Amino acid sequence: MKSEKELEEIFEKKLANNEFIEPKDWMPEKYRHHLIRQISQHAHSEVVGMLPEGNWITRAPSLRAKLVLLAKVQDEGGHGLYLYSAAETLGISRDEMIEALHAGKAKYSSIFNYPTLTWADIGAIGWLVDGAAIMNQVMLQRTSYGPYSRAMIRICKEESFHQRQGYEIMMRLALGTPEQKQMAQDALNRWWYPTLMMFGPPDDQSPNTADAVKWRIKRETNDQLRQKFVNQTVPQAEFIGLKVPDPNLKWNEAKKGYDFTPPDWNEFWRVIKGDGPCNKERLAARIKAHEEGKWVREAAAAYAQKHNKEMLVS
Ligand code: FAQ
Repeated sequence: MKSEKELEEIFEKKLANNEFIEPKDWMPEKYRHHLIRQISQHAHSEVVGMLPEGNWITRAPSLRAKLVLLAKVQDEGGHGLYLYSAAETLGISRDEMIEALHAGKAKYSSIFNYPTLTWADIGAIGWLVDGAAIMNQVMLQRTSYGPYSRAMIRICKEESFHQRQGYEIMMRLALGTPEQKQMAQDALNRWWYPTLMMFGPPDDQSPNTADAVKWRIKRETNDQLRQKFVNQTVPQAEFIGLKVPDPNLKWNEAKKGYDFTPPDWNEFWRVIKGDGPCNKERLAARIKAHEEGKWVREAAAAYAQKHNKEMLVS
């Protein structure tokens, strides 16, 4: 039997060789807990993220827009399920994760605590929020934990379609009547800074980044990804004639990127501690949906139990 030191050496060697860590491999407890925290929060974000968009399914402006939005919201639910399954391989049950969310112990992305006031906000979510999610998730496709990486590969394919869905809405509004263009601009004004917050606090205020980078869970830091997102998104806004709401935004040739005003980090910490515009509403909606789905879970569990018994007998 290998000693703890030998097992740790094997783990470190795998990371150094860019090999995946798989569920049955030995791993340090801190690595396991770090992943459970991050993957479960990611899963909760996908599922809570269905709420602001779900509110607009009945109000989509055309049958086509309704169908596309329905498909997108269903995709987000599916992403939550892949991610809960990936987290379960680390030895936590889905019930435990959901309990932690409902008790306010587990987080979900700050972005979903902001309201969707107009149809243009649905465009802004697809363009900016999914755009930011992809920026982060492309990196996570190469994360060190095998099941998380594989879930990300599938999720990224769907997210890039979501980003186009949002950009298409914004483009149509921006090229429409002056009132429609103003709606698109107002949505960009509302969602720009909350989107920049999605990448997490600045690196010097991010307690988890050092371990995440050491273990190759994250391959880029919060600030690096935020910078990449700004560099990618500003030309997209210009292309459709919208203005990023930042008077200090300026191309910096030396760093080959934009200088930009950071978000209000006090607002970020307030929102993730539960005091955002919609935190209470979102959690209440999730808890209600979970309670209303209890009979479905019970029926499915009873069916599985009966089916398993029959299999054992036959
Ligand atoms: N919101 O030390 P760090 C989506 C917390 S998916 C809330 O920097 P870390 C799809 C953080 O958890 C969007 N909390 O932490 C979609 C930590 O608290 P803890 C979700 C945040 O883990 C689109 C504390 O602050 N994506 O949108 C946030 O190294 C449209 C200190 O932070 C993911 O979850 C935040 N924005 O970096 C669905 C990607 N930022 O846990 C529907 C996976 C930080 O110690 C519609 N996650 N915190 O209590 C990650 O990449 C990372 O976990 C970060 C944070 C980057 C979110």
